[in-house]
Amino acid sequence: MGTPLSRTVAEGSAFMNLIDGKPADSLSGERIDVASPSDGKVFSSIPASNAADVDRAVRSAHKAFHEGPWSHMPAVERGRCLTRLFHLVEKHGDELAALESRDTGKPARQGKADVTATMRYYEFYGGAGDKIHGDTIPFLDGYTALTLREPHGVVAGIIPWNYPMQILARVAGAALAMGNTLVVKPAEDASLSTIRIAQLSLEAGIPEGVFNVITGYGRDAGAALSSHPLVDYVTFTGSPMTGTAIQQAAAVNNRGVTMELGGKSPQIVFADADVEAALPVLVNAIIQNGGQTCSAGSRVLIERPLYERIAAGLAERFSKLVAGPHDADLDLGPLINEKQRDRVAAMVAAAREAGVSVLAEGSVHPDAPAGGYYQPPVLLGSVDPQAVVAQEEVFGPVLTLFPFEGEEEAVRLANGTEFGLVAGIWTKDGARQHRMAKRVRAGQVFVNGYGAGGGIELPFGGFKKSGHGREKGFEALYDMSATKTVVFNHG
Ligand code: TXE
Repeated sequence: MGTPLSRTVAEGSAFMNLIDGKPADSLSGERIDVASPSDGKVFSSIPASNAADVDRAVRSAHKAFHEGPWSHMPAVERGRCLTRLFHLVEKHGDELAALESRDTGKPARQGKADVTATMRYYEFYGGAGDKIHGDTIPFLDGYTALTLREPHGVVAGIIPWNYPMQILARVAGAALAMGNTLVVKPAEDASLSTIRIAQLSLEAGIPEGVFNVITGYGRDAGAALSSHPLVDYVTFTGSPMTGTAIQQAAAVNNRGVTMELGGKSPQIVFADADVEAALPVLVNAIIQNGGQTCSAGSRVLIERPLYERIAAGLAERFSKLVAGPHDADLDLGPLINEKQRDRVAAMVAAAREAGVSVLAEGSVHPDAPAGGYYQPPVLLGSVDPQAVVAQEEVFGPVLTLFPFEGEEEAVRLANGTEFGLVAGIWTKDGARQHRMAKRVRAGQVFVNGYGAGGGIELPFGGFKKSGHGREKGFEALYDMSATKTVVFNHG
């Protein structure tokens, strides 16, 4: 503690949209202040773009797709550009980590971890695009039938504020590897790393117009982008409510979408679990990034014989957790903004009022700046599975515990929310591991571990309200392309 806030990044610099390879302010000249969540102080600004700016960016991406070399380039050449971007992110890693950390409030080491994951995306997709191919299909006598994987065209990426650089990388890596061009709208609370990475993409040799960035509010820039008739595919990570609005907007043009809409992910601890291995993982899965993680393990279901032991172990750990400014690099940083902090605090207050027992609370460091958006971690015990705090994504450092008896009840509780993104299963019984992995409705299931969002090779996405489509791994390359069937008549 005591380290002054970093003054080395982005001090007073004006961040711009990137359209057709050139920096551009909003046509209206309006800008949005950028404040650090650690102290609430404004340190930069971004363009407040609207429909006219979005139209320029989409037309640039449309032209680059139809006229430029990008979509016709051999996949291996596109891959080399992404590999160069991987090296450039590595070269500028310290700057990017500091920028991300300051812009979002995440602890410095999380900013560094985000750079590492970002590099891995560009490395993976740099080598993946040329491995995707179609099929030849046995067909009628006298014909040859085959399929090609073709890019959609202009992909719109609407990005949230929790892991902006990583989520940009998973969208851009897959979309660009398949030959699409891009218009990205980062969140108004965390746009800086997106602008910086787009600048680096030019240095990596990605042609002008292929990777465009438009900053601004969701209701203006985001809405105009998702409904633009020249956008061919929309990919979104964020809240279910905004996801619905974006799907409705894209449906006006009958465009495809990928939706990653968060979760209420369970970790299920059976009585035979390795408690010492599980405890630190259970804590990290909710504390990482202050709980602002779509794959956060926010519900821990505990088989009765272990309930008291796990609850006590978690309480001991929670009571020692400390929140503070990003550059103090404590257990967790502030939440992204005042609205999110107030929302989380209100959900905790409502749970208390409803009589939920608070088993432990962490603290906010006494030197944390008064203007920051801090929320101490909270551990809630024996929560009613139908309570709001048990059903809705809190998106903060709030962990809820539920006792259960036997596999049937575990499955019922695990599947008892509208979400289905990730699940963790803790048991030494091999047969039960397999049974549970099949019965839990989640897009990713981890057994005796919780990889959360990690693992760039691993397909990621939700069941139910958590969304549809898959990101990461090779699966994302299928989402980011369409099958074309070609039939030759030799007759
Ligand atoms: O998200 P929004 P908010 C969840 C989490 C959080 C809640 C609210 O539970 O508490 O969402 O956060 C853009 N058309 N997640 O309000 O609105 C917006 O500008 C087009 C889960 O900040 O979903 C930003 O770029 N775009 C999550 C992006 O959508 C619109 C990550 C996300 O904002 C738009 C973030 C519109 N009408 C929040 N309105 C996850 N799955 O990881 C907003 N946007």
